[in-house]
Amino acid sequence: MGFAQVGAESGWRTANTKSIQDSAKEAGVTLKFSDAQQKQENQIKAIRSYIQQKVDVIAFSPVVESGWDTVLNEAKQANIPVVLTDRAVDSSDESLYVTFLGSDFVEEGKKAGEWVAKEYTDSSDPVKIAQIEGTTGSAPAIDRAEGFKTALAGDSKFEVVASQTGDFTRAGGKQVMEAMLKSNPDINLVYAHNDDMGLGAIEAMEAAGKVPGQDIKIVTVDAVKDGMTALSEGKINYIVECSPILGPQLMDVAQKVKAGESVPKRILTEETTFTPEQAKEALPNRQY
Ligand code: GZL
Repeated sequence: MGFAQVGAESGWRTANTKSIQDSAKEAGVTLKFSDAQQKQENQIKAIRSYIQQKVDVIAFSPVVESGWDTVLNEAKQANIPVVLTDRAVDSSDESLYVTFLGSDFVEEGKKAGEWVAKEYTDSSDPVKIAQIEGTTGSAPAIDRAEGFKTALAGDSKFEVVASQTGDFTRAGGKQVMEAMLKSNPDINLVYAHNDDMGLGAIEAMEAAGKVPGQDIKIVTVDAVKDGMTALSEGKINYIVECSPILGPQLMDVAQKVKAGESVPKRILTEETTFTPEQAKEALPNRQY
């Protein structure tokens, strides 16, 4: 298997890489692995090298949704099946990949928005929201924003007063939050598309003398260990889980594909949500 990973931008990505590498060992799959440092051109280069090496299966997590048809057609011409994991592509030609294994990011955004709606259900005051987006053009950033907006569309007291990308990194979240606090000092809530940017936002809030989780509420997505720790301490108020443990299912799919067996076009990962209490209970046994 040739795997073209996005990068090492977040705790989620680190856990995802570990899951893939450990599962390959476990399954006896020879894994060629590349880290694209979040650059699409590096992922395309890696996929081309796997085609040259005539691997049995190519798998990758597209850093952004668009711009894959050319290289995926090259894999198709070389009769090498492609498995999408974690993130999707926006290609209309579904013959370019065998299956997409990953979360429903729109649903994740909806779960975050539904929690916000419930949190402020008894308030008639305006709720000013700052959104810290994931990587521009990526499926999780596009879909988590869409799901969140849909969940809050019914109530005009919710207003997203600022929305900017932090590129899924802790440093990015901190920089964006610093700027947002200057331009919108009366923010009530932050919705960060992943824990790492939420953790960066916490650093910025504390530097500005704000109490995260109280002066400004925070809802994030992922549920990695550092995020769950902040949740258990009340610095984050709610986390929607996005499981990075895709390795076992990926190896199972790859072996089926190699054996010529059919696999579903879409394989959804199971995930849940966490309150501070639930985080305290879950933390001791978390794999990541
Ligand atoms: C989601 C994944 C996202 C995570 C981020 O499946 O693509 O990328 O939510 C990661 O933490 O950087």
